[in-house]
Order: sequence, then structure tokens, then C-alpha cells
Amino acid sequence: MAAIGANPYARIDDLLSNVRNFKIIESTLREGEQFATSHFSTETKIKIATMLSDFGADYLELTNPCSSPQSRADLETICKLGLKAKILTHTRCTIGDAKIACDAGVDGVDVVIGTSQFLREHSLGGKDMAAITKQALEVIEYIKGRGVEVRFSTEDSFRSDLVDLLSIYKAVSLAGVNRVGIADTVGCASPRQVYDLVRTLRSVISPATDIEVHCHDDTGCAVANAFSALEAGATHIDTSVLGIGERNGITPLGAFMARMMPSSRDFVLSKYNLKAIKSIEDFIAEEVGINTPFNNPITGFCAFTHKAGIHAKAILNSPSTYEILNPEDFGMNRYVHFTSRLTGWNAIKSRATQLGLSLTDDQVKEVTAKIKMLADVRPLAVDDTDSILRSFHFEVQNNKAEQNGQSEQQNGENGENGHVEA
Ligand code: HCA
Ligand code: CU
Repeated sequence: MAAIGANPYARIDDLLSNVRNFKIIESTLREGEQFATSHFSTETKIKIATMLSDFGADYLELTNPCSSPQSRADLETICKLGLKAKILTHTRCTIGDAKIACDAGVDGVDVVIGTSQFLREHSLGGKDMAAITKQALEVIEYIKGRGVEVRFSTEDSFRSDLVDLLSIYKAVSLAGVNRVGIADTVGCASPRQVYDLVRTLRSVISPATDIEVHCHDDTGCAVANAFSALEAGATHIDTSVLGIGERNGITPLGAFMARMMPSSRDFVLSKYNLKAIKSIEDFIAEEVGINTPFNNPITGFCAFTHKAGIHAKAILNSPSTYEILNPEDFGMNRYVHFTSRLTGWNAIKSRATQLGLSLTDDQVKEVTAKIKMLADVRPLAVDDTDSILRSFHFEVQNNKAEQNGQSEQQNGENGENGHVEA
């Protein structure tokens, strides 16, 4: 039988694909700080950084130290923690920012500059591509000289001119940048567009240059876009916990892990501690004052709940019938919903067993009919169904006892009490 998560349509011969070999750049402490309600204290940042490093995030990206004195102090503190994850900071494309970043003790600097016409006109005072490229090369040379990793990213990549983009990426790749970054800053890209751009870029820059992708979720494509990027040869994916970031944020770490599990289960399990996702998400949700969305992959309250009778029956027989993800891999529990008009007798039977009530299949079918009749009238809570089950079981037991009593009486009268006398 096919293993859980096996996808018969998956291509196994794609040489470009890094779906089974990627790194996570966790940006809750940078992009996530840009979320509407984020305000992390030093202590909270330490806790987040530690949790994410223990989870297995390869890199943590922190806010530009030039943003505020506290941002700079916090970056220095986190660099000194000695975490397993490498520490990056995000900077504008200037020597001034790069110097302060390197002085903080980071493992790498993520440099970004706008390349779309919108940003060049409205944010960079009308700079042309030649000036931007010159500036990028100077900053990269400086950072490389400081002996740390350097990434160069073009803000609003998908609304930048393709020739401009490829030219600047090629120039920085030749200059020895460790990674180039594609940023879908406004969340406008589709998975197909991401695939095409990454694939083209892969063929233009040196094979030694890694490709990072940063996907905003304005149109709900952030996870799909990240996946597409990996299929086309990207090596690093930016995430944040629950996706928090500017507007509605970027690729959420947990949802991204859910996407990667069916495609690269062994790789994911060998690198990341999936059982930590729930507590990390709960911590961030509490910190920024939001709820985990009901439909969140893995941790949404009904992510592993099965309701319709047909689903429940199959799930009870073999969970992979309706589950591509195994809740146990994430330390979560499966729940078979048994309190609705859609329920079937298999779910009721399993609930009766959980409650320690022994009933024959015919009896379970009889009580299921009663439950369905009531559920047609009003929604049922777990307690309602449990008490119907308990009182039905009580009745069945009473009837049995009564029948036994009567037959014992009869047997007594006949001189046959069913016991073998010694
Ligand atoms: C922003 C910047 C950024 C940078 C992404 C990157 C974006 O607009 O706040 O460094 O690759 O989305 O463009 O987050
Ligand atoms: Cu962003």
C-alpha cells in the first residue's frame, strides 16, 4: 500500500528541484517585527530565537540594528547566545548599515535594495540601475571583506524589469555574493511566475550562488510560491511564525512545514523538530495578541478532525485514507467527530469503546439512529451524544439483567439454574 503522503503525480526526475534539500531563513524577528501588533522585548526576542533555533531553523534574520538603539543592543545580545542557528541581520544597501551590522557580531548580512520602477522613483530618489549596481557591489565587497556571509536581494522583484534584475543578479553573483534574494514584496506573484523567474535566474548566475525567496501572502500564494521556488532550484526560504509580517505577512513556518512533509518527509524529519511548532505558534500568537486561524495547517483547531460518516469510517480503519499528514508527526491528535447528523455508526462505535460501553453492532446502529434524529433538530455537543450513549447502554444493560432475572426464575422453576453443582 502507498505510504502516507505518497503522491503518485510527484516528479522524481527533476534535477533542478531542491524540494528535498533546502534551508529556512526564519524572519519572525525581522519581517515578524513589522507585523501590526508586534512589539518584542529583549527577553521575548531571546525566547523566540532560542525556540526557533531548537526547532532547527537554519538561520534567524533580525531587524536592522540601525532601526533603533534597542534593536542594535538586542541583535548583539542574540549574537552572543551561541545558538545553533546562524544569525543574520537585514540592512539597507549602504556601507554605513553594513558596518554596524558586522560590528554586532552577525554570521551574515541580508542586504536589500528596491529595483522596481515604483521604488526607484518613490523611495530611492530616481536612482538608475547602473547606480544601484555600483552601490550593491561596493557594499558586497565591504561585507565580504569583514568575513561574513552576504546576501543581496531586490525588493519588489516581480515588478522590476526582467533584464534589469538578471543583470544585477549576474553582477553580484560574479562579485561572489553568497546568496541572491528574490522578494515578492507586494505578494503579486503566482507560483508559475515564481518558478519561471527562479529557473531563469538559476541559469544566469553562478552555480555557487544560492537563491533565497521571500514571498508575501497578499493573495494567499506564499506557501505555494515558496514551494514552486524550491522546485525551480531555490535553496533558501524565508518564513515567519504564523506568517506574521507587513500587511498579512509572508510564508508561515508551520504551513510551509506541512507543505514540505508530503514531498520530503525524511529530509524534514531529519532536520526540524515538528513537535515544537504548536508551542512556538502559541507563544507568538499570545505575544502579538492574535488567534491561530481555525484553518491553519497542522495547528488549526480542526486540522485533524474528521466528521462525515464515510470519512470517519475510513479514518478509523486506516488514517491515511483521508490524511496526507500524520498528526503524530507534529505531536497533535486526530479527532473523529461523532456528534452530528452526518455521523455514522463506526464513529459512534469507536466513541462507545472510548467510553468503555460495550454494545453489539446492531445496538450501535440503533443508538446512532437516535443520535441522528436529535442532531437533525439541534446541534449536539459531545456531552449530549455521550449522555445518549450512556443512557442507551444503561437501558440495554437493564433489559439484559431483567431478561436474565426472568430466565433464572424460569430455570429455577424448572430445576435448571445453569450452574453445575459440585
Ligand atoms: C520590506 C522588505 C522585504 C525584504 C525582503 C528581502 C520585502 O518591504 O519590508 O530582504 O528579501 O518584502 O521586500 O521584507
Ligand atoms: Cu517582506
